[in-house]
Amino acid sequence: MSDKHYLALSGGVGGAKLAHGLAQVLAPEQLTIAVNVGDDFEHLGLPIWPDLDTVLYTLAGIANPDQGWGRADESWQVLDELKQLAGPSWFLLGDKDIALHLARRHLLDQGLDASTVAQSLAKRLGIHQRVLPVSNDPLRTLVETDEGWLEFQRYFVGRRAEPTLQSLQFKGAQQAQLAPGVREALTHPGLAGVILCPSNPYLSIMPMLAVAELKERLQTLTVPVVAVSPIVAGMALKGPAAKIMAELGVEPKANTIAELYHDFVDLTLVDNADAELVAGDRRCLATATVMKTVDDRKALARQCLAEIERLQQC
Ligand code: FO1
Repeated sequence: MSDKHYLALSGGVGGAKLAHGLAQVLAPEQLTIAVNVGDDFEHLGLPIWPDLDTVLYTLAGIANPDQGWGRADESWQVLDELKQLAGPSWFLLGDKDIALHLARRHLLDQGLDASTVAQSLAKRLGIHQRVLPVSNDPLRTLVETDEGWLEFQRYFVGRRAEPTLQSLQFKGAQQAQLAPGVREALTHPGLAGVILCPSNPYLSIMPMLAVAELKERLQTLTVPVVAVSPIVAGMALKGPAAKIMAELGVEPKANTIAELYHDFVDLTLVDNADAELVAGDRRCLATATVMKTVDDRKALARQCLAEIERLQQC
């Protein structure tokens, strides 16, 4: 097992939980985690990279346990004072979180690329896995709604994902190159498999697949690709995945995830709650996918690795 390498794709809170499980059961040098960058934006001059930060905080054990994003043991002096000064407070930034954004600003101002910045912050947080943006180039998710086009965070946080989603655009995707470290993981001689963490297929995974080289490489890989459904019993455990699927006219069901990824995913793990639904569907396997504890995260991670092993034997 020790010379094997795995690539995990993650976005959002659910994705970070499985990424954490994988980091717990693999040696650091065995795991590369590529994160979505479509949610990133500049706010009050600060570079906010939510999907990277959620993975960093979760792996470092300092994520806010209730929200999943942001930090535990946070204070809100800056935001409270900002409100008094009639500054924008729709996007909640805690004091320690602001420090991370300032550190990132400082690194970017030295001309470092996004992957180098991510790795520098990971090291400063005591993380030894490679946690990388899917691309070092700008790529931003825009959401077309019944209220017009919205930038991602304005839709997701500003409007609480309430407007009806009509379509998505991944601005910059045409030019965005696959981050070198992610390409290295995909061409690693010991690459044993790829895991799609239980992230929103539309808001987290598709913006990553919009980087053409990533999708092409996943479609031509000779090692197994396993996905974990973020939909359990017709609902998303967190976030608007089921709502978006319904708005796009797609059945918000666990086996729909297998459909969405059919051209590159070999097996989709769905929760036992959906065992009936996927009975007879060879693309799916029912298991325990709801992660309430760190042990649950490790167990699901081990199951992903075991299924990859089994598929490799086939
Ligand atoms: N999500 C919210 O619903 N409200 C917020 O105010 C908020 C602030 C925030 C700050 C930093 C950060 O890294 C994430 C934050 N998130 C917030 C979550 C974020 O919008 C989502 O995690 C991702 O963009 C989608 O997964």
